[in-house]
Amino acid sequence: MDGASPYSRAGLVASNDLAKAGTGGYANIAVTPEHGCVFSYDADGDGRLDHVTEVGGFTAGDVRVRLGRDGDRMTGSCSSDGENWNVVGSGKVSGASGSQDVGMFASAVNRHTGQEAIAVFGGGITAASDTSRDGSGDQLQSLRKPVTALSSESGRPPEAANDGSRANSPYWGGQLTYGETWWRVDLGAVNAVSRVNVRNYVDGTRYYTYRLEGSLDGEHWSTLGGRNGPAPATDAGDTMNTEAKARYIRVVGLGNTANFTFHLTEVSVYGTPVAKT
Ligand SMILES: [Ca+2]
Repeated sequence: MDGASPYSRAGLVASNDLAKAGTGGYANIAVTPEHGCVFSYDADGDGRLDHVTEVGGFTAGDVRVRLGRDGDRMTGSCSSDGENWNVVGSGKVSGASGSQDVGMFASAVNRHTGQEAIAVFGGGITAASDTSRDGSGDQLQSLRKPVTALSSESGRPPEAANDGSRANSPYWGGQLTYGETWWRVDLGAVNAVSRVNVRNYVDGTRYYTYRLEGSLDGEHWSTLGGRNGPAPATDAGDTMNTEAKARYIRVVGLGNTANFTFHLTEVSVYGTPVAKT
């Protein structure tokens, strides 16, 4: 889609009656030009969206969006390859029950700009069975596993970002002088990955932009999430919920509002090793 506004949206929408405004069971999952994927839903059943969560890293283009429903709980997910997903958000959608209408939608989100947006859809809509997995028993798989980075500042090695300490120091620092950098960990085996927490350097004001990726072979990468600010990095870090299989997890650093270096204090990957087939 074009970039009419940073939060223009294109994706899937569901409600109990799409032909009538103000009906219950209303939720949508969309990709935006500048803020990755956004999941919105109506919790109180008045037909107006009142909850929203966003996950960076995804860019409008070759993105799949998915809406799932289990009773009245609806979940929005995004994927760059149709196999590995980021679970953008989930919530109880009042009135969602029985059969619902689902459709494609685009919105310029143009209350202030008045601009129009153009979105191109491909691939159509398919119904799929539930592939979600209970990841509550997943273990930390990344602790002190082998790490590499595109480059590192002196005394700021990649090993600082999976040493088990979330504190600001020590940290890994990679120069952004040439636009981007990356840090990656080798889990040692393919894992079903349910979540990844990324903690940057936290000073209460700066925010970071990055993309989270996963790979089976260290060569082909799928997007699993990320952050496109503007929200200061927090001690809690960013937890990205995923339905993915990966042996390698990579953080591609794209920006830092404080200086031209990207910092990671700790990356925690939770998963369960997948038996070889
Ligand atoms: Ca650390």
